[in-house]
Amino acid sequence: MSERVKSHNPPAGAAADWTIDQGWNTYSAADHQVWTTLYERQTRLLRDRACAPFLRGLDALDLHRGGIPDFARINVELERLTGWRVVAVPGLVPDEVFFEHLAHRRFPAGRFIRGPDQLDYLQEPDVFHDVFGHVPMLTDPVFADYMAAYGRGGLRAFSQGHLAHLARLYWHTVEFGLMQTPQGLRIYGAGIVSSHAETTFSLEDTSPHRLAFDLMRVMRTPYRIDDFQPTYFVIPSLEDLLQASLQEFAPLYRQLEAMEDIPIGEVTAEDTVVHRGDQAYHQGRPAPQ
Ligand code: HBI
Ligand code: FE
Repeated sequence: MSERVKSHNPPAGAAADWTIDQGWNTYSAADHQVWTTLYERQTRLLRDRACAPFLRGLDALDLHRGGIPDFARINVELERLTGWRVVAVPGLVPDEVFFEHLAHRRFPAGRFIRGPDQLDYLQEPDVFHDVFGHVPMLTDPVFADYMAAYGRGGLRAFSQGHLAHLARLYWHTVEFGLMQTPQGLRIYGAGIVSSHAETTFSLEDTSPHRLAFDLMRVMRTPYRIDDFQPTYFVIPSLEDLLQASLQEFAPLYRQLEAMEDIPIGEVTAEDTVVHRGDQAYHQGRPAPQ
């Protein structure tokens, strides 16, 4: 998800905005079975671990029916709820293409699905990660506004040369975010809800730190793309996340230029600690440089 796409020309068969046809009729029975297997495994686990907006979104879009969802079908309800749509893309798309879609309330999703031998690990986001992981949250009006604001901010960060900082915000919220709720910590990050092992690791393992979300802190924190996160950031509510994203980032980027990164896995004196982890899992697994 963080590797950069080098070519700026869409591959053959894709439109200028990199979209392709989902080709829903071309999925095999085995493809649909992979979705159903993953769906059942994850929903069992997420029942009392995912946040309420995610679980409501799963139901609202009826993502279980008939295996891999037909984007045209789920778009009817998604558009009615928040004005978002899912569009199919061949895989990772260039950053500015990605942000342009988000700013216009289009979520680019891979159309392919992992093989039955890769249920737990894959390099590129597939339709299960993109649609099961990301799309339920897009049925929530506040989160929907946050993602569109992120897209607009991404286009600005791109022209201001601060994409690396803003990408960390995406990673530590949209992909790996936790939320405080009256029932305890809950997951809203797509990278977690679409991963069997990280779902329990992020909430229940003694290893990771769980720190209160702070916008500047998050933008100073690099992330792991190859393994579980050593630190998760906890938002008080989706409303707080949206409000943080609506301020002007240009002055923040100027401040960040004079600030050091905080290595992932470190806790500083300024952090509000929800749970201090023992980092047992990451000991002996240094981040590749
Ligand atoms: N393309 N298909 C796809 N999915 C992504 O999540 C994605 C992307 N291109 C760029 C990108 N993400 C990054 O810019 C963000 O994660 C910040
Ligand atoms: Fe993702």
